[in-house]
Amino acid sequence: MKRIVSGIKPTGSLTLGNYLGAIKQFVKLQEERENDEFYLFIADLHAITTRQIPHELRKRTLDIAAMYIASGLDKERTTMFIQSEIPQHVELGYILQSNVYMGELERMTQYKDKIVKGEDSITSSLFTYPALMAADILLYDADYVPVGEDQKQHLELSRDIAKRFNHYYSDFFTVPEPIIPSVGARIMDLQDPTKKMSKSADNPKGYITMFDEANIIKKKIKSAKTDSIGIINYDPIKQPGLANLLNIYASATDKKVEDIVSQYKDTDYKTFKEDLGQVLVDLLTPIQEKYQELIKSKLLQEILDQGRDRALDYAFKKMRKCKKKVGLGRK
Ligand code: ATP
Ligand code: LTN
Repeated sequence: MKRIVSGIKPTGSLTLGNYLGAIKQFVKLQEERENDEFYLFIADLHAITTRQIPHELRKRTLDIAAMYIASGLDKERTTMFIQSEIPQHVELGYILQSNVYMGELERMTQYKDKIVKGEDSITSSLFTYPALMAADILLYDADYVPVGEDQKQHLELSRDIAKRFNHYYSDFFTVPEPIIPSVGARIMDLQDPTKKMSKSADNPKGYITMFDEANIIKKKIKSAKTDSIGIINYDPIKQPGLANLLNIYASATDKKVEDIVSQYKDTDYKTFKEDLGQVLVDLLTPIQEKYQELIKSKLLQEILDQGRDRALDYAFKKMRKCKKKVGLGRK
């Protein structure tokens, strides 16, 4: 039995990027790996590394939980919980901060990007974020961590931290492996295909949220930036906008990009975009309907209560051993 762990920050409305890059993969893994255990959390502590409005943060936290279940996650086989309800994440995060170097944190591109953008209010927790992320993973002895491409570097650092700890204190943490999907790992912004689709982007035309209504989804796809070449072909360098749309289509339908290219090669961008809009509406509408049933339900609260209790049980035991190893406290 292997344990699979992942998290999502409740920083904005979930995007199609989060769905194709993370949620869908998680659901798929669960279907494929019948004997494995799945831990999934909503990373609210990570969210507050940048300013959040309290009532919105709380709402989004529940939204993500409901969306996960609505997307087909098996609630019986998933330990789903809210990160801040398990205090051991912070406790281990601190210990791991003491096992990671400033130079390593300075090399993290997610952090560097914010510096380059000239953001002035960079908090110290944004800087130490990868240590908390390592704690999220190592606390549960995760074997696998399914994430999008952007998290690869953080995961490498989590592995380094685990190995360093194990080397100094003797074997203790499982060294986790990332699982990055071959298609859909990096969905790009619809208006600027050089940037990843992000829920905290400024221009809402650049992303599709999982809550967007059918006409909005179709409109956003229709106005997605393409090129003047006008031929349906997969060329991420010369036709980055179209390549992104082809990737979205492939990931949403589980088809191969080549097959989609041959299906549409004698048509035009307009036809392709109309079909893609419909594909996404067909994909998201049933999820949105299930979300509506769940969001106000007692069931969602029960799932989160049960998840918290199970996660707490594991985390408490692991931390007790961890503190002993490090020499903290009396016994
Ligand atoms: P932000 O956009 O605010 O930086 P985020 O969406 O990248 O946030 P998370 O919510 O924590 O951050 O991401 C959850 C998961 O979704 C991660 O596994 C991440 O790799 C994946 N993900 C996020 N954006 C994309 C994208 N554009 N394409 C594919 N996967 C993505
Ligand atoms: N850092 C991730 C979210 C995240 C995560 C995790 C993902 C926090 N803790 C543990 C996988 C495992 C992000 O910004 N997307």
